[in-house]
Amino acid sequence: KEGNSGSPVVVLKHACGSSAEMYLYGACVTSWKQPSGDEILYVRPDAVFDKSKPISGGIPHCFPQFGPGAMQQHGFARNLDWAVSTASADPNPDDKDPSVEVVLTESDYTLKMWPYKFKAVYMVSLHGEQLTCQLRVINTDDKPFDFTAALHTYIEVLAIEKAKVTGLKGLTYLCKAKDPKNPEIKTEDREEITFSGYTDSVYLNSPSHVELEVGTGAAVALDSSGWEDTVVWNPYTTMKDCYQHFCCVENAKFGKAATVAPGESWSATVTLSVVDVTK
Ligand code: TA6
Repeated sequence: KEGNSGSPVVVLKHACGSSAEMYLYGACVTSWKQPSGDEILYVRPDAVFDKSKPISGGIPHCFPQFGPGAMQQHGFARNLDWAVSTASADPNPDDKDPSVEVVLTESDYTLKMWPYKFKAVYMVSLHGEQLTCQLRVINTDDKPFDFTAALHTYIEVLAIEKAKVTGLKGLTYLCKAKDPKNPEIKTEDREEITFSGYTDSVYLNSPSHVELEVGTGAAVALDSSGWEDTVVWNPYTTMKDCYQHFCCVENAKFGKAATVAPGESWSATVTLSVVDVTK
């Protein structure tokens, strides 16, 4: 369908009533709804869809660089059009899980920033009420390359003061809150991470299961493989109009860059699901 600013959007609808939407611009999933109609992701009020900048919200890509560095912040994958390679029909009367696969390959624009030929393949699917996002990066060049990456997932919360992230206790993390270029190295001693100020932390070697309690009695669980690190970000009062309403919990490959030999590939997956934490 046509999304905001006439930008093409892929819609997935599951027979159980869940749905998801992804802009081809940035392969950014901007909506994931439960059968009740509840939206789980968050798109910032300053988001624009006219391709003048990356979409601020949903699940933007950070590739082939997470954060600042040699190239533009978070790399180029979030501000380029990806192409649909395969899609399964929606809605599926037989309850089959709908999915779409999109690809991004090198261009003059990317080669100027990152001098490698590559193919990134991103598959988004609904498994009942769950959303699965799988990224595969194939080295189509004749020399090895390194990259860092993340899925910069914005999740809606009732109020940031009620949000809690669990599953990261005991981990070493890079605290980027004071100086993003010179992060402090800390050890997480909290069972539940809560928010009372600007938070920008990269947890290294995080477990495959992390949860964000959103303040309504529900949590969003992120079950991942291949990603290795988890970023927790809330801009707090630096983004006055919206910081209360979202928390970013991001699957990342950052502590140790991925190295891919010619003809080889790297892949990582995350499945998001809504769980009831009142039971
Ligand atoms: O993932 C956290 C982070 O890297 C922060 O350091 C902050 O810059 C944020 O992403 C947002 O980045 P953006 O370029 O989307 O404004």
